[in-house]
Amino acid sequence: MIFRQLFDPQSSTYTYLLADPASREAVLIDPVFEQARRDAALLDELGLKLAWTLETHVHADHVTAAWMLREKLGSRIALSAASGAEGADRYLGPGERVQFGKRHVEARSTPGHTSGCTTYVLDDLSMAFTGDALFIRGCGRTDFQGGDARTLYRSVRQEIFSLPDRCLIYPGHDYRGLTVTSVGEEKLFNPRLAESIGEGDFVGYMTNLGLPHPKQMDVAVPANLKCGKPQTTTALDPDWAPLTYTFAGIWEVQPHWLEEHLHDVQIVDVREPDEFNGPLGHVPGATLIPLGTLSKSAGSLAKDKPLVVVCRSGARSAQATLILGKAGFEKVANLSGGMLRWRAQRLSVEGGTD
Ligand SMILES: N[C@@H](CCC(=O)N[C@@H](CS)C(=O)NCC(=O)O)C(=O)O
Ligand SMILES: [Fe+2]
Repeated sequence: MIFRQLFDPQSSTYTYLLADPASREAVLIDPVFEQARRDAALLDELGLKLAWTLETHVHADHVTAAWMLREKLGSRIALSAASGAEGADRYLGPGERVQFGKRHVEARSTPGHTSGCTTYVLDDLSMAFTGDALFIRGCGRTDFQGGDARTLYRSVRQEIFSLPDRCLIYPGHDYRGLTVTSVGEEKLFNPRLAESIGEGDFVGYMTNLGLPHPKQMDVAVPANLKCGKPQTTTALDPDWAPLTYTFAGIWEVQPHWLEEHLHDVQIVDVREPDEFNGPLGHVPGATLIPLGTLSKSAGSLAKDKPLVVVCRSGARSAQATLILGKAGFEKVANLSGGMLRWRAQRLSVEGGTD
């Protein structure tokens, strides 16, 4: 099983990637709109095909990336029929399975945080993705979207605590940076829901939480009821070149594109002078600004003309794209593979030796 836990710091949301190593089919549980590009880059780098996005519920604090990922990657959207959301490809009933390659998750109905909450349980019962029904030593609030403390108490007892103690619990959020727990651990130590705690105690606890509503609620709930379809066209990916975005967070351009557009961009080589004038040579028309002086010299570059940054292998120039981004340059990309790949592809050079 391929498994990754991904985090959105803005909403403290976890997104989970599960994939079958043989078929390379993947699912993403609770992807976040602002992280769609990151998640697509990871899938691409791991050679995975996104079959499904799954929602544990209609979120109140962030917009799902389900719709965006379907547009970008052709994945399908599944969530519970009880969610009330429109625009999904599949509506899950209790106990239904979602298959990816030879593996599957089972959708268990765990209402209480919202009326449509679902917990996804992996086929071998080794992992459960509880959304906001059960957190690490906590649980989701029950004061909006059809939430109900009694219902949540029963959901956790019947559908989650009935799993083996060894089953790892991966929650929808953690606000302290904790990442994983287990059924056995929560049965003993959850301060709201441990086995020793009665339903009345839990209801009393939840009735007096006194939390303000999530800041994004008025935007998030209507958008998530449409599986994350934005109301207006949102900012698109950069279109000045066919760029690719890496999981490392870098925009990259391929050598062949650059050679055909040498005059449409500013080319900045961030190596040292002896490398720039050394055997590898440099891209025709490149300006030398060694990485160590880039922050100071960035003012000499035009902000409106796209910038391609170059170094020997593409590593220093990747850092240079981040420095330039911080300095306010919006159209910046790294030359993928640097001068080494440029030379390997036998593209034109200034200086250098054959
Ligand atoms: N401050 C956060 C609050 C988020 C929030 O209320 N999260 C819900 C899950 S959607 C929850 O159950 N929180 C439990 C808690 O904060 O203890 C925001 O504005 O987004
Ligand atoms: Fe939630």
